[in-house]
Amino acid sequence: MAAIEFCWTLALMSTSGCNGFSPEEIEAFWRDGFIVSRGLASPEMVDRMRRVTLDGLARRIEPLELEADLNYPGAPESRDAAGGGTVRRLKQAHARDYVFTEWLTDPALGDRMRQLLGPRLVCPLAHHNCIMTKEPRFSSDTGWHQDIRYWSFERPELVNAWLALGPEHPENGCLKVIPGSHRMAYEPSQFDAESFLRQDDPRNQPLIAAQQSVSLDPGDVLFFHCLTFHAASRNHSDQPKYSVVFTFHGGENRPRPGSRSASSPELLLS
Ligand SMILES: O=C(O)CCC(=O)C(=O)O
Repeated sequence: MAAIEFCWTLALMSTSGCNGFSPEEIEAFWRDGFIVSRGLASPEMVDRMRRVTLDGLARRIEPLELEADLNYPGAPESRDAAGGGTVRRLKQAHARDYVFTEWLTDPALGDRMRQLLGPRLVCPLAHHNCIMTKEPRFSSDTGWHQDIRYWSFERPELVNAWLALGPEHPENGCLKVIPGSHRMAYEPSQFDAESFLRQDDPRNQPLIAAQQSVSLDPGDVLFFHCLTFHAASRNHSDQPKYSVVFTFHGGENRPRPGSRSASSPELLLS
């Protein structure tokens, strides 16, 4: 068994050309529930994704999610209100351009995901698979949540890859995370009706106080566990913010039959 594991490690290193996480980074991921890898996507790939994003927004290519549809704090009250047509995400990113296939099959991404999830890597198309857009005037605040809240898999073992297409920082609403929150147990009463952490619950306050902002440059990737609590403010800058987000699981962890997680095909990336 040890020999097989050793060969697998060698195979990973030789195909990736040192693309993978270091042992320290893997340890940090499992301890904190997230890790950032800098400059994983090339400037050329980021530029192509930005062009797809701008085109999708300019032509309003469906499927879209609008800020007004979610009703988060700061969002326009309805589709008819000022800013009511503001897009929050371009859905089905994978189908929008071949550049997303190139990204999903890029060893810089895949080798790292395989280190976390095992050799049989799968990308569900039912979740994330989107370009998150955060516009300056009409964006919203996303409360503290775990992505698994509306997902249904045999095990809560998925990892997200959040790729910045531009600078992300607290002013324009970068993600904030709570380190170690993927390893803790929670009572149902700590959540509101939409499964956000209740800000007024004293049990949640030390957790929220431990938050860290994740500033990114274009091409940087935030890997985070589907149980890691994260949140983000609206965009207070005067420039839009765009990020590409996919989620992944190992081949042994299947979506539950009949659930929304099982409603779309999955990409087998092995
Ligand atoms: O950028 C944001 O507002 C957070 C988005 C997010 O966490 C989500 O949609 O799951």
